[in-house]
Amino acid sequence: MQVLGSLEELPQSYVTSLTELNLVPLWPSLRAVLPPEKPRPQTRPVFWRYHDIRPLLLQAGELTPIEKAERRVLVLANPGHGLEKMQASSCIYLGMQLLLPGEVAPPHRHTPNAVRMVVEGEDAYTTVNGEKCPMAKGDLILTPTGLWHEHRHDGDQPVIWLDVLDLPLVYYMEASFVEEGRDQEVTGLAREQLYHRGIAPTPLFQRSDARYPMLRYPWADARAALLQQAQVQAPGSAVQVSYINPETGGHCQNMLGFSALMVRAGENVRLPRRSAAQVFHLIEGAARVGIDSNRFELAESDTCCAPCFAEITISNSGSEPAFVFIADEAPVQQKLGLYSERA
Ligand code: GTQ
Repeated sequence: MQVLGSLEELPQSYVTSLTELNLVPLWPSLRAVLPPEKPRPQTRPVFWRYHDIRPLLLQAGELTPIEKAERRVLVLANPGHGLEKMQASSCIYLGMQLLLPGEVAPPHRHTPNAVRMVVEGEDAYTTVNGEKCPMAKGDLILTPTGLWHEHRHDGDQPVIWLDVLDLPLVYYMEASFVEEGRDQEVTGLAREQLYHRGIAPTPLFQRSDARYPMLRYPWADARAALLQQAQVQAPGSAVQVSYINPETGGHCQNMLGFSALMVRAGENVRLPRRSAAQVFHLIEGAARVGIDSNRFELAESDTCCAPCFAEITISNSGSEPAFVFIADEAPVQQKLGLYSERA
């Protein structure tokens, strides 16, 4: 391959005059920004155990009152990007959030899109533009860009959930900001029960805002869909369902994609190598996730991330079905024409 010139080969006085004029020679850095064949991701395979996070999160509950935190979150940060960047991958932010009984995480809205995957506890809820979204383990709740949201807790045990945001991307675009709001009036319950296996409310022309018609995806429904799918699908092939916008059939949010995967007892599935980074969070069971040369043993509520084009295998390492929640960067890559898969 062609060898390009380095910065050291240039006279220092020449480099200095360039620098003074805010100019940079491309050729010494050309292969860094356009690496051959595939990207050189900063995103590393990283594994976070819930067993490690939980006590530290509960300790945060003692150390920092909700009034001082606004959102009491420990961020799952990828050292490949630098911990201070608070990103799991180039586009994905992950945080474990704790809400204690009686607490309120006050209303706000922001440009990044967020979802919550509930990890433990009951009787907390998020209100999204007036719709009450109750939280139970495994439920997925959307708070898309620009929608008001606040979290409240009527129960008597801590509630913990995993936040997944496209914050790193929106921040990189210098488009990230928040507005504080007033407490919302609950105008109704989340309307997921309207959308039932392809049957939607009538008449079509009255459904004014189809951007985010469904804000809550109960785990019981996703789990049942996976069990049904598993009955008809050949062993060894990924049993996977996507969280979609039921009115358009497309991804439920603009930037990140969300899906759930079931790995049957004794089964080992291999995913295609994708141009999009992915996050795996175990909802139920036990699973060994292989990411290139790494092997992570996921117990319930553990989370790991994989860079683009990684070789990924997921094996059930228990005796019951394993259920994995997946977040990926495919929607934004597809919209920009950047998405690809390799064998
Ligand atoms: O719950 O609204 O983890 O605004 C980071 C930013 C959660 C939230 C996060 C947020 C939220």
